[in-house]
Amino acid sequence: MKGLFITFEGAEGCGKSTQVELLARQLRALGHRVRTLREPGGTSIGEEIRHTLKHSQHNQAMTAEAELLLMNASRAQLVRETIRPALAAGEIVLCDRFYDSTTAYQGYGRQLDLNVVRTVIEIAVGDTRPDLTLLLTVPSEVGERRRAARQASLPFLRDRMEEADKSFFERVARGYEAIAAAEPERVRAVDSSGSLESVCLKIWPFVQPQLPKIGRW
Ligand code: Z5A
Repeated sequence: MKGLFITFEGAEGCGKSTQVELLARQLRALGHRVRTLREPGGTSIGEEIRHTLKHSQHNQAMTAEAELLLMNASRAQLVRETIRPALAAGEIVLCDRFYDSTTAYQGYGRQLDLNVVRTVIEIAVGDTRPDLTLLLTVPSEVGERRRAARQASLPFLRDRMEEADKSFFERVARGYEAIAAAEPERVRAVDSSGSLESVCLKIWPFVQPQLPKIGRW
């Protein structure tokens, strides 16, 4: 069997997590077996790494290099423990962020050497690559507004990743533009500034042509 691997990317508040769940529901209604995952995290080990990266009291001094390696330690575990077995069983795997986030955030955002970043990603993922990547785009003020609204409804949890300055997030946005330009067949940009339903409708035409791949080697 062969499954289908779809990743979601974009800036904070672009609506990835919401669209992962909506697409999962749509695909399950058609009878597909669907696995939803998130990065960093998605396994017990990965969720501990996520806590270290984002919320730990002791993460203030984390270097960019440590961040790169931890993101990819979480990923190496997720790929081998969950993604590969799910794909081998013919499932559709929807992942909220994958290695393009590392290129955008650690490569462009933290300005680590892109060749080093690429090498570390290769160790983490090997030949496990997405069939399709949906890059959700929103103007930064829309993303920030959505993120703040959601944050207001949750108990406050400090997040080290969100403490970076504006120029960091501008570089991340440029990183995503470069990724989309380099791999236009795999990476499809979707304007996600409209309603939930309108974003779903824009995503489906990219997903539907991928479905016949399931079960084929
Ligand atoms: N990171 C990294 O640096 N390197 C890596 O390799 C990886 C990750 C894998 C993960 O944070 C952080 O790790 C992230 C990148 C970095 N850091 N930053 N900064 P996370 O997992 O906690 O969060 P996130 O991935 O950045 O996403 P998010 O903030 O959770 O947002 P989202 O998933 O894009 O959006 P959402 O949760 O679906 O929606 C946000 C709110 O907007 C929510 O209340 C929704 O109901 C609402 N929403 C969503 N869509 C709409 C529409 N269309 N209209 C109106 N309202 C909407």
